[in-house]
Amino acid sequence: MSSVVHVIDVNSGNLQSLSNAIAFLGFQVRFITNGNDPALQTCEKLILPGVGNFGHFVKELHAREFIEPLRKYINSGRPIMGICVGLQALFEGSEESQGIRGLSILPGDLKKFNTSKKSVPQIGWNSISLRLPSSSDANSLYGISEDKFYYFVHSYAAIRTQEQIDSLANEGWSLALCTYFDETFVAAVSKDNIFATQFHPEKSGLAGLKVIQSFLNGNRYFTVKLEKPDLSKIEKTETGLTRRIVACLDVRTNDQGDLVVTKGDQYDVREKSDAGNVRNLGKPVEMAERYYSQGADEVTFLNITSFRNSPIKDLPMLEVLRLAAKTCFVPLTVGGGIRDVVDPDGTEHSALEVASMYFHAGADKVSIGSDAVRAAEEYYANNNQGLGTSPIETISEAYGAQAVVISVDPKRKYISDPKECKYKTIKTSVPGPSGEQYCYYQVTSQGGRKVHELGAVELAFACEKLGAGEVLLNCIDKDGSNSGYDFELINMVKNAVTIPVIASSGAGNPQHFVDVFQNTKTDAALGAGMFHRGEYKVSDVKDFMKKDGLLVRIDDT
Ligand code: 1PR
Repeated sequence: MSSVVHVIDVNSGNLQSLSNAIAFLGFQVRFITNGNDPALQTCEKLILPGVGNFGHFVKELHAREFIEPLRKYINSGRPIMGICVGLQALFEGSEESQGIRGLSILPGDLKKFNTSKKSVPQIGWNSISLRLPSSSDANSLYGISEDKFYYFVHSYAAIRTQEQIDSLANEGWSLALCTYFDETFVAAVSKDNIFATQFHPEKSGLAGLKVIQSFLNGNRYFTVKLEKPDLSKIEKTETGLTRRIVACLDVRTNDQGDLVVTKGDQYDVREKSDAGNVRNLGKPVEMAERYYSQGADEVTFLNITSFRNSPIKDLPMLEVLRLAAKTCFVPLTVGGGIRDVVDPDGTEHSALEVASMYFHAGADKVSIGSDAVRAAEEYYANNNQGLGTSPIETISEAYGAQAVVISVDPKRKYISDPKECKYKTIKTSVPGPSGEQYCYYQVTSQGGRKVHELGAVELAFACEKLGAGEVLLNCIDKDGSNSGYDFELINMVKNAVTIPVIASSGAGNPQHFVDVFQNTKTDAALGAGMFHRGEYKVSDVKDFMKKDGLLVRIDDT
């Protein structure tokens, strides 16, 4: 069997992660960028990956003359695997892009998830249930299993009724179905030589690598395990998603010029003794690999200072992403410096170009901090409308909302009377130094150095409108304190947006993770210092949460 895998490349987002996963499994990747490439006539395995916008993806397939050659490939009976928008393109169309027709190999359209009771996009690890065409116990979905979790990131899906599911199964399709709160959609399909997943196997840890490996080796059939794991003591989350744990690495150059992981207390990263040196807690790539192997559901890198004295393409963080993406098969986020920049020689680069470099290096999401504040201020100054030019808007337009995180750095401000304040306030359970009963959270930028006339709620709200897909919600008061998360802040922001929120700042022990999921509706919880100092592993946190009955992903494939 050939060890070469052909991958269709229509420049759609992060092909790097997929090609890293394929290389990790011992196969070679060849990209096909045009339907006229003769390789399409002879290749033995084909992958059709896609992220972002359905219409953009299908238009690119047309523009690069892929449609007919793809049909011929499929009719020839050779195996093809679609991923994410690569699955979506097999359907007739999508609500996301009216009037654009997909390949129509599967019936019906994609629809947007409703936002009435859940965060959209769906971002996180969900489980599936199998629906096989007959009473056969042969699972022909390349080892996709009901006892594993897979990583989903999407707003549109092939949402189907029970009747429609039965009809697909009657037509011979094997299905993996996922239920996101109240909507059941096609998470994977297979029939004959066609196989496709809505989730990202290349970002689903060992469970996902196993699916890719099975496809590449042609191991289609697995026996369905009849015994299901005992989940009776584990919660059933409303959304089906596991409690997502993010490990965060604040990265900067130290005074010796080395790139190190550091960690501050209320954003101060210098040692109190040791001549005030920058705290050096280790090397970014090594630490990311450690957290991946401990079971982190995501790894975030934040470039916390501008260490640019070189052209943007030589940024050391790009190399960090490139290396980490080769061995960490979970989503990677990078933040810090995502904005329009100028090289030392005067060459200008848009934020979209900067983000593209990171996506091509292996990042799945970019996180925007200071520039998100600027964009939100612009939004309010422009009668609650974006100008269409902010990095949030341009990156979200090109790569999808799910690829744009905003990082919020707020500080608690006490006030005596909410009428004094034009921002969203709450009655706090922790009164201020002069007995103030109310507070709001004032937004900062530039790592807390610049204070803005804006509240955290207003910032998150505006950024969602501009196209952000997730909020990384830090809290300067809590950062490095090991005293637990600020529930009041988290609840306040979570109530103001429909996109997912990652709670950050203050985690000091596993109980804090249990607490934040039990006391807020956060979608994910982030930890930094307690992992870096070696006090707890990510797996300690997950084991603890599991003992407490919380649903977590443990990747023990
Ligand atoms: O403004 O777009 O260039 O992005 C800069 C990014 O760097 C922002 O995401 C900002 O939050 C971050 N940042 C800037 N300065 C600091 C600093 O610490 N001096 N770090 C900084 C922010 C906060 C969290 C931290 C949690 C958890 N780090 O990510 O990891 O508070 O810590 P804990 O669990 O140890 O309490 P731009």
